[in-house]
Amino acid sequence: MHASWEIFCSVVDNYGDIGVTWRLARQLVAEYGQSVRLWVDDPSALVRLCPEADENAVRQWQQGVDIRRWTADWQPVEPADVVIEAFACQLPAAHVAAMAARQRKVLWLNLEYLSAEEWVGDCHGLPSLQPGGMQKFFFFPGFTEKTGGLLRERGLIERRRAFQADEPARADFLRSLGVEVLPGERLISLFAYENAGLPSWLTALADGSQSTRLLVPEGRILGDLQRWLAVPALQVGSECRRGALTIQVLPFVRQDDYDRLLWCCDFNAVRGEDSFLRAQWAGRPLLWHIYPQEEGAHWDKLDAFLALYLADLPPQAAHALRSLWRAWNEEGEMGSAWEAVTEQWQELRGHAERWCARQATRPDLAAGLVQFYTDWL
Ligand code: TRH
Repeated sequence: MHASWEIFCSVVDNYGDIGVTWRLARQLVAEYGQSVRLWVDDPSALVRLCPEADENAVRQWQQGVDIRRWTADWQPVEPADVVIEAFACQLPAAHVAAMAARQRKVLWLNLEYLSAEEWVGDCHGLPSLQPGGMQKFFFFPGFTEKTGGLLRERGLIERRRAFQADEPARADFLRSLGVEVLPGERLISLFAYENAGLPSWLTALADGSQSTRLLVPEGRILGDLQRWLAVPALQVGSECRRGALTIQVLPFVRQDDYDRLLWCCDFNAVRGEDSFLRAQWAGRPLLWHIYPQEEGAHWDKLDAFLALYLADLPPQAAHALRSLWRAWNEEGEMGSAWEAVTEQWQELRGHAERWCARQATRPDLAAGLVQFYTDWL
C-alpha cells in the first residue's frame, strides 16, 4: 500500500523532536516506500543530526524525504493521506481546513511522547473529535503490546551485533572520532542535561580500580565537566585525565554515528527520548537522564519504565540500577550507587541484551503506523 505522509515537527528545544521525526520519516521511505514530507520549523536542529541538510532551504530532499521549512506564513498545499502532528504540535489552521475539505479522506494522528506508564496502553489509538468534524487519533509509542511500539529500523539489532563482534570495525570507527582505546579501558558515553550529581560520579570513576574512558559529545554537560576538571575551557578533542578516568570531548556526530558510538561503549548515559531508546537497542547497560517536567511529572515516567525494565532482574541488581537512576535524576550523590552497579556489572550487561532482544520481537512503530492506516482505510 503506497500512501503520502506528512509529519509536522516543531523543535521545542534540544534534538528529541527532530530526532524522532527524522528517523520515522526516513524509515517510512526506506522500508515502506511511502512518500514522506517532513515539516520542520527549525531546520538547524536537523543539520546537527544530518549534516548534509541545508538549514536555509525552503525545500530539500534528504534520503528520500521531502523536507520543508515550516514557517509562520503558511502557503497552502494539498494535504497528504496521513498527517502526523508530532508531540501535539499545533498544525496550521488553514491546513486542518484543507484536510477536512480533501476529497480523499485524511488520517490525522498525534504521535505522542514515549512513556512506559500503564495508562498509555488504554489511550493508544483513541480518536478525539475536532472542531470541524475531523477525528484525530492518538498514537502512543511504548513497550507493551497495547501500544504503538518503538522506533526500530529493519535489521537494526543484527547490524548492531555484527558491529559489536567486529573489533577492527569498532576500532576504525572510534579512531575516526579521534578515540584510541587503551588496553583494558572501559568505555562510557555521556549525553545528559546539566547535572549537579555529575561531580560525585566522576570522582567515583577517577577513584575506581578500573580505568575508564568517558566519551562526551559536545553539548550541555560540558560546563559541569569543565568545573569538575577545573580547566579553563573544553572543546572537541580535549582530553583530560584524573586518576583512573580519562575524559574525552567528541564532536556531536550524525545520528547514525551516534548509534555506533553507543554500540562501542560498555555503558551509556543518555537522555530525553530518542537516545534513551537507542541505548536500549545497543544492548548495553544504560543510565537515563529523563527530560524534567513541571511538577515532577517525569518521576512517574521514570518509575514506570524501571518497573518494566527491572522486572526480571535479581533484587540486588535491580536495586543497584534503580538507585543509580534515581540519584542521577535527583542530581544527588552517585558514588555508592555507582559502586553497587559495578558489582552487578555482568548481571546488568546480560540483562541489557535480553531486554533488547525481547523488545525487538514486537512490531516496530513505523510498522504500527502503516498497519493503523491500513486498518483505518
Ligand atoms: O535532545 P533531547 O534532550 O530531546 C528531548 C527529548 O526528546 C524530550 O523527550 C523532549 O521533550 C525534549 O527534547 C524537548 O534527547 P533525545 O530525545 O535523546 O534526542 C537527541 C537526539 O540527538 C537523538 O536523535 C540522538 C541525536 N544525537 C546525535 O545525532 N548525535 C550526537 O552526537 C548526540 C549526542 C545525539
